[in-house]
Amino acid sequence: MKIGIVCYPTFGGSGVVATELGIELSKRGHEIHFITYNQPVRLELLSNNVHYHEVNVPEYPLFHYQPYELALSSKLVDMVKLHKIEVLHVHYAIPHAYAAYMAQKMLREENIYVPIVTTLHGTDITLVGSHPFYKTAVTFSINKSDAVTAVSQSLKEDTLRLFDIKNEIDVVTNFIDVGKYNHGFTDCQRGMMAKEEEKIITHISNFRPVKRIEDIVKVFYNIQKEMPAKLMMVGEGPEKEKAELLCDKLGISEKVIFFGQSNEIDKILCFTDLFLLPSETESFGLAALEAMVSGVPVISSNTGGIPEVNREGVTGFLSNVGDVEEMSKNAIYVLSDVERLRTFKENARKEAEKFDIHNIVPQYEAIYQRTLSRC
Ligand code: GMT
Repeated sequence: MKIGIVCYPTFGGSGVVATELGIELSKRGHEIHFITYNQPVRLELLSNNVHYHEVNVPEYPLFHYQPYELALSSKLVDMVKLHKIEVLHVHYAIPHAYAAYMAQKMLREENIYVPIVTTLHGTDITLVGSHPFYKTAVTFSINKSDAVTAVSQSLKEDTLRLFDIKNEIDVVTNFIDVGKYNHGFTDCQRGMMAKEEEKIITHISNFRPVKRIEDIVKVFYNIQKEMPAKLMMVGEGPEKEKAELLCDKLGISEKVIFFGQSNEIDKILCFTDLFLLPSETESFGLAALEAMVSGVPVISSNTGGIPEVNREGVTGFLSNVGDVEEMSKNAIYVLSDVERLRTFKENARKEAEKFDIHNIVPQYEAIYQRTLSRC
């Protein structure tokens, strides 16, 4: 198939899922066209089967807001016609599903029919999309899509609760390429980051308020009182400075490394002992899955889709949002016994294997086929 993929090309979340999906589909013989405003960060190699088409939005002083969805829908029309794209798969409803619908309408005028598959990722539903300013258009675009998928059962339920949805929603979970994370439980040059006896705790995110960054610092503060430990904070975002100030106030700055954005997540996870994800809400928690496939247990909140990934007492522990004391207790429990930690690590890896990319991508292929057969 010739598939157009529309996504946010940035670090983390929906952009990573869309990019990894496109790369895997290309390996399975499909022709993939990424259509977005920048080359996706994890898209290193363009090949015969992988193309990238940039959406440009010319600056014009009259516009207070530059009309990205207009530029995107025009680009989609042009690319569908030029490359004979058969299916458009848009990741994140806002504004991608809306722009794709407009493109579909314009193409119909020329007797070209392209089905739209919309994948909901979470923040487009729980944090942004349900805002009254967007809700009408988001509901409309979801209902007008030829197929809709959600990355967890929890997100499907949230969507049905928050919007008036007439369409079916298929749950297609996020995934991971297990084969890429085959370094086993070696020390992965951890000596560069910490002393032999120090436990390494990691958090990776976009440092937005929803991630509850201060809870991470507080949990780590409690851990390091009980055992030698280091905290790796990976990513950039608005809460980073607050976290740095809190570390300073608690006198633990020397034990905390702020990495900024990194393309070497797998290397950092390789020497990590425990991952923290205390988010306010999380439709899936791809970061937790990436940790688990590297054999890293997870201490998380029990919100949204996280319980579908992190298994209580098996791959880690889950607590109510904001329950720093319980999270700290659980973290110390996992870390304080070598054999126990090894078991949690093995369980985390085993559970993550269920989300292998090779099990999930055929589900998307079946959905594309289904929409095409209805044309
Ligand atoms: O908050 C983020 O990490 C970014 C955000 C996004 O929209 O890209 O992530 C969402 O999509 C990811 C991929 O499907 C999910 O794993 C995250 O749980 C989800 N974030 C939230 O629901 C807060």
